[in-house]
Amino acid sequence: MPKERRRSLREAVACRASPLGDGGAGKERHFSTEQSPMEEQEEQSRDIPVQSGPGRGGLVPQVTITAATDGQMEQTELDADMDEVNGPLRRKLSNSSISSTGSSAGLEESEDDILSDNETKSKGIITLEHLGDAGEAKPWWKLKTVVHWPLVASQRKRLSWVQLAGHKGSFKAAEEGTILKKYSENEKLCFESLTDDVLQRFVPAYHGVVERDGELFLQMNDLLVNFDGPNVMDCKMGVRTYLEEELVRAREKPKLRRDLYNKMLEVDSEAPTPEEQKQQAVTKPRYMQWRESLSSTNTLGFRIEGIKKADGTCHTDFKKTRSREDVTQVFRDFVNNNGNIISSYIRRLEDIKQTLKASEFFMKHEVIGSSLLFIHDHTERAEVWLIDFGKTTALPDEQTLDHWSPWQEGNREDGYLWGLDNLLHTLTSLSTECTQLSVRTECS
Ligand code: I3P
Repeated sequence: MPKERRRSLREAVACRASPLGDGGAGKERHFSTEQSPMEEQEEQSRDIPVQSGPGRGGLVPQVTITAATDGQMEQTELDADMDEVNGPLRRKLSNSSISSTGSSAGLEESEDDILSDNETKSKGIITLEHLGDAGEAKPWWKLKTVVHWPLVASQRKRLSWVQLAGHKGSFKAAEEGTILKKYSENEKLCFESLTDDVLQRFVPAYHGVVERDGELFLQMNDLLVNFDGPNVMDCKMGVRTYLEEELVRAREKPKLRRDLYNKMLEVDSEAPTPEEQKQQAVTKPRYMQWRESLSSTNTLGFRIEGIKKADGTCHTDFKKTRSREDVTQVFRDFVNNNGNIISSYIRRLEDIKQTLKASEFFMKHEVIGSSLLFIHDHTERAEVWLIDFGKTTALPDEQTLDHWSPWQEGNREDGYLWGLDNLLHTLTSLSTECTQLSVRTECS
């Protein structure tokens, strides 16, 4: 959801009939409840069709955003409080308002940016420090940003999770089998619409809005509870990762981001243009487009964001994982050449694909920044789930998308199904390879 439209929790609360009035610290209150149990994985046997390539160049139209001139740029102090947390991991605690919009082009620190990319995400392989009970299962949401406000040391110690991959979220532990994700009006609307959509069985069960410690959250099922030492991969779907309205806004009121410029430099010091070097900042769409072209987003319609393995290690250095071969290699390592797991993933993805095609929700939404979450464990249980709807936006009345046509600004296509076809094609090739490998092993 664009920042301007992401309401701060304070704003969200103000719009409600005083939901926070008597909410004490640690207290949780439900405002609406959808108590549907998590659907069990449905694995129907079917033949695995080999998808042929989509037969298009894989290039999406690029929109160049020219940032504001120097004269317009405010050199705001980055209000980061660098703090040693979780051993070598450091969090950058920002006090900036969640709903900050800014009216002129200026340096904008990401209000979501908690972990310093310089020191964490781009390092690639990071061992998760679990500060809670030893042996406790590590849920999928530990791949995400979890803390968005300054914490005192004791609070920090109690937090047992750290964020490591791509998209930013804010999570809290909840009662057994559920998690709390920072409130987003957009995501809430999606969960509500999905409740009576065919896609619902592929989405974490949603239990409504709850308040905890003065903040609002969406409560949903923890997808990892049924796994024994889960391996988790987050794949961001689609040929672009920003909404069309973000482009429009960036043109009208370009905001320069030094943090994104720094993230860009970290990966490729040559990437910024001379003008960007002078400004020491880039606009967000420029950064997002650069990320998309560097990874497989533009060329395959999906990209790998992060992996957490059963041994607790997290791998997030996939910014340059671009070619089909590179992606295949990552999947090969992820499943450890296990053909059964790959086959289960393919069956589940085929099921998802057919359901997406039948889904009214899918037809009527621009799905941006949403991920497929792959989970498997040593028992060969394997599931794929649709997650992250913070930037999934309802289309105007009557408009629909096929999610396959190339994107041109104005048509709002997101390439989700095209990406899913490519993903299936990649996994199907890998499955064939695994089968050949096992035949060779048996024969030798
Ligand atoms: C981030 C990623 C997120 C995006 C975030 C980017 O880049 O593209 O999806 O959040 O924007 O910084 P990276 O993966 O390289 O870390 P949204 O999807 O919410 O836009 P942000 O810095 O404005 O949070």
